[in-house]
Amino acid sequence: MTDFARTFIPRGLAAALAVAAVWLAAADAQAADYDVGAIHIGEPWARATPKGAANGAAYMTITNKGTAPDRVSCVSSDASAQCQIHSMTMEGGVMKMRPVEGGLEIKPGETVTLKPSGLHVMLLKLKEPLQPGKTVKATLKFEKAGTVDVEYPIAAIGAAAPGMPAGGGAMMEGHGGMMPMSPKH
Ligand SMILES: [Cu+2]
Repeated sequence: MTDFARTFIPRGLAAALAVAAVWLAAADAQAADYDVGAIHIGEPWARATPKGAANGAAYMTITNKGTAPDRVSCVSSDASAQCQIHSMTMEGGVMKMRPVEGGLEIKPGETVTLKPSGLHVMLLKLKEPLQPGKTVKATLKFEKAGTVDVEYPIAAIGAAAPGMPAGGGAMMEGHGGMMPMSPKH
C-alpha cells in the first residue's frame, strides 16, 4: 500500500462519515407544519446568527385555505425582545427592510413564502445568538385564524434554505450587519 492510499482512504471515510452525521442532524431538526383555522404554515426555519448579532430572521410558507383574507403579525419570540414581520424592497439600489404595517395579508387560496431577501419574521434585539440545530419559537397572531406558536429549526449562518449549507447563493443579504439597515433599526 502506498503512503497516498494509507493516508487518503481513512480521511475519505472520515469525511463521508462527517457528511452523514450532518445529514442525520438535519433530519433531526425537520420542521413541523402547523394548522390554525384556515391557515397552514409549512417549512418554518430560521438562520443561525453570528456572535453579537442584534437581530435574526425566521422564514416559512403561509397558506390561506379559507375563503376570506387574513392578516398575520408576530406577537413575540422566546429569543428576542421584539418580533415583527418585515418586507424587503429595493430603493435607489439599496435593499431596505421595514415592518409590514397592520399585518401581512394572506389572500384566500394564496401561499405567501417568507424567505431570505424577501418577507421575513424579524427577531429584534436577540437575547442570545441563534444556534444551528436548535429551534427558536415565535408566536404568530392571525386576525381571523387566531394565535399559533411556531418552532423554527435553526439552519446554518447564511443558509439560503432549510437544511442547506451556508453561503448557498445568499451572501449579499441577511441580518448579520452587512446590509444597510433602515433608520428604524
Ligand atoms: Cu428585517
